[in-house]
Formats: sequence, structure tokens, C-alpha cells
Amino acid sequence: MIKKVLVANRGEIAVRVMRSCREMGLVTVAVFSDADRKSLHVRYADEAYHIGPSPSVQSYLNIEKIIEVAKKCGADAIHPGYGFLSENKKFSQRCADEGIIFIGPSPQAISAMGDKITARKHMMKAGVPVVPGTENKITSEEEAIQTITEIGLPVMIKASAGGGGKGMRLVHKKSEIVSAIRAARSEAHTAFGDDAVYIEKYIDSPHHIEFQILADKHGHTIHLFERECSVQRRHQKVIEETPSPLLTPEIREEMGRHAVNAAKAVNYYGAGTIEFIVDDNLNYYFLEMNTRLQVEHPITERVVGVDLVKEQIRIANGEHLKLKQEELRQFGHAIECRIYAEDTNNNFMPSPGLIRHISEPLGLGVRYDGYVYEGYEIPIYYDPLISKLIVWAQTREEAIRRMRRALHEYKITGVKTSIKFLARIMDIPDFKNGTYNTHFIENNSDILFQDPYCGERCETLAIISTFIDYLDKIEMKKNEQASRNSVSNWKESGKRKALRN
Ligand code: MV4
Repeated sequence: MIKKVLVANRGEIAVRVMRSCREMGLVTVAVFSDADRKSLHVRYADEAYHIGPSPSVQSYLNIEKIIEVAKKCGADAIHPGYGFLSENKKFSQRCADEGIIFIGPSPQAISAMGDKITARKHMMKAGVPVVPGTENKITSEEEAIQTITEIGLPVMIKASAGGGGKGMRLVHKKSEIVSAIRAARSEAHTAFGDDAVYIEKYIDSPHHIEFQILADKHGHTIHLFERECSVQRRHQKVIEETPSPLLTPEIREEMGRHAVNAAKAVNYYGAGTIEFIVDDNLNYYFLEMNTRLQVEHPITERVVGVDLVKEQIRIANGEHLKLKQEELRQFGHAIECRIYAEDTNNNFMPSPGLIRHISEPLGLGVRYDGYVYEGYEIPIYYDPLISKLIVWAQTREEAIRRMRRALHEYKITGVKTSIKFLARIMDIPDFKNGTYNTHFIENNSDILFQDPYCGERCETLAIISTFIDYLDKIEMKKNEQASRNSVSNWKESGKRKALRN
């Protein structure tokens, strides 16, 4: 039985995982790099160990060091969060070899889904619809040309070792196919050390809809419905919601069954996500499987009423799933916004640095998963995600209004953030109507990137808020020293709390 969990991650997800551990009475262990000495996950944990320099290859990706810490501190399990080592089959295997429980899937399942050609083969065998295309890797130019005469143009060349948009090439003309394959191959070789590529028919303006699944080690597999993730930019999700405004109850049920079969096809256990692309006629195709807990998991937790991290831990313990498919329902509507330290008006340039002031939104139906505090400096070394704001309401319309309200309450100074950009999205007709696809941001760029923003109400409000921001900045400058002191106050109150407990 798991008693002590090492969380091999940082930031909001490390805190989120430890919250569930604490509720389960498990001891939590943080690991941290040089840049993360003052991070909240380090303060939150019962124990914390330094694992190396700031660059993630030397810290959060350092398998040897993390295993060494786990053994030294007596952790019986490791939760990898998302990113970093979460989908690394060598890490999953190494944990097994060391007698440490990896809170995630088997190395075999990670491997089967990590190779996209292998994954497609498993899906075809299991009767899960895949995008029309090649069954095996492309071995010759003739074969590629044969494929495009069969399935028609346009097509996408994809790297088998890729995923998440890496190593893809769109081909419109027959004359482009040879050079596109060469380019995709060489990119894949450099990025993944594997130059295998395959061809798929191009699905224009698709929706990205993914299904959450849970599977125990005894063959019970369930799905927890879908997440609509079509609001994205350069393969980075921006907003996710559930239920998807696109799906009908019939298609939802069908896709859910396919998602369960997809997981079963690779003897999957743990939490996982089956990604589909869906066209406007509701044709859907398996795209890939993510063999980890995802950033956007909280919207599913809220609408289905399940703590996915607790379920992951119970599964890792070898327990039977208590949830039954026929008892699961989607209740109400949830939306998540990802708040980044970035300049949305300057090509989303990361904006790391000192948080001078932060006040988080609260109130009915709001969940806030974050890790920064006043006086904290967002490091340059990692993804500049500050927090995730999740709202729930009975209807989609109310959820959008609630998100709009929450974003307006949310104030951060010191770094540039995507808060205003996200607030603008809440006022865009395509979003409000739920009639958007993966081209949403580029289709609405004229509104999203205009500056200054003049929203639903009037220009006066924009001017007043600009002025208030200006006054805030003056105030913040004056209080810079006080704000620094507040960090140590935070520390003190943290210690006092620990003593009380
Ligand atoms: C596609 C596609 C159209 N047709 N495959 C992008 C990320 C990677 N998971 C696969 N992706 C796509 N694959 C075919 N055959 C369009 C995309 C795509 C996309 C998919 C999901 C969410 C956003 C996207 C944005 C651009 C392209």
C-alpha cells in the first residue's frame, strides 16, 4: 500500500497532486531544482529534496537523481504529473525495477501509444476509427504516391514518434509530396532519433475532442466523457470545456465506447486520454492517446464529480475501480482557462519575472489551480503557466458569464499575462455560440489582437481600467519593499500553520 508519494514535477500540477495525497493521508515529497527553491510545491510538501540545476534535463528529467531521492526518503510511489517524465517508458520501467510504484501506465502501454504507427494498428484491430491513411511507415516515394492516389489530396505527413503537432507536414499538391516526406523525415530524425513517417488524409478545420478514461489493473475500463479542446494556438490549448457544444448524446456515447476500446487494445491501466479529431459532419477519427494526467483534467473532475488523482493512486495500489460506467453522468458545464505569463500582443512571448501583486478570483463555482504568490519570481526555465482557472455552472451560458466575471476579478501585476486575451474570448460570438473549431484564434485575430480592447460595455470603462492599472503600478512601486517582506510573512504563517497541525 502506498504511504509516501514523491511528486516528480513542479508548479501548479505538483501542488494539485499533493492536495489529493494529503486528503488521502499520504506523506508528500517534493523535488526541486535551483530555480524552484522558493516554489509553492516545495513549501506545500511534507519533505522536499534538491535534485539539481535549473535546466530540466539536469533536474526534473534526471531519472537517476529522482530514483535516488525516492529510495533515500522511502517514497513507495512516484507521481510524474504531466510533461517531464510522465510519458517516459524508461522511467516507468525503472520505477518497476526499483520496486517503486509508478502512478501511471505500464512501460508497454506508453510504448504502444507513443509510436503513432503502432497505435494506429492497435486501433484498426480494435475497430476504433482512424483517419484514412497508411497502415505502415512509408518506405518509398512510389508508395507515398500510391497512397495519395488512393485517399486523395490534401494529406498530412506525420512522424511516427511525433505527436502534439511535432514533425507534421501538410501536402496540397502531388508535386510537393517527395520534398515534404524528406523534410518530415529529417525533422523527425533530429527531434526523435526515429525517421519513420506515415500519411493521413487531411481533415480540414477539425474539432479536437478528447475522452478521459480510467482503467484499473484488473481489466475494468471506463470513460468520463469528453473535453472540447479546439481553442488552441500552435498546438497549445488555451481554453477547454465540457461537455462539447458539438456532440450529440448518440455520438458522445459511441465515441466513449471507442475510447474504452482504444484503452483496452493496449491493456491500459491508469488515467489516460483518447484524442479524436471531429469534422463538422461529426465524423470522428482517433488521433493519438496521451498516457498521462492532462493539464485540463479539472473540468472533467467538476462535471463528472471524480478526483482523477485519487483514482490514479487507487489504481496504482491495485484496487478495483468503484466507479461504474452506467452511473456516471455529466452534470452542468465546466470551462478552464490557462493563464500564462506571456505577452499575447507580442507573439505570445513568455514574460517571466517577479509577481508584484496577485489577487485570485473566488466565489461560487470557481476553482483555482495555481502556485505563484506575491514576491514569487516565475523562472525562465520552464513553461510559463501561472495557473488554471476553472468555472462550473448549470448551463454553458452561465459558465461563460462566470468565467468572464472571474477573469475580470483576476489581477496580476509585475508580469504580462494572458488574462485580458482570455476575457476577450468570452465575448466573441463564435465562442458564445459554441460554433468554433481549431481555427478559432486565427479566425478571430482582428478582435483578439486589437489594442486597446473595447469590450461589450464601452470605451470609458477601458480607459478607467487602464488608469486604475496605472495607479496600481505606482502603488506597487512604492510597496516594492513591503511586498518583499510579505514573502517572509508568508513563510512565517506557513510555519505557524505547520506547528498548529
Ligand atoms: C491532423 C489534422 C488534420 N488532419 N491530422 C495537430 C496536433 C496533432 N495531435 C495532430 N494534429 C492535427 N492532425 C489530420 N489527418 C489537424 C491537426 C491539427 C490540430 C489537431 C488538434 C487540435 C488542434 C490542431 C491544430 C492544427 C492542426
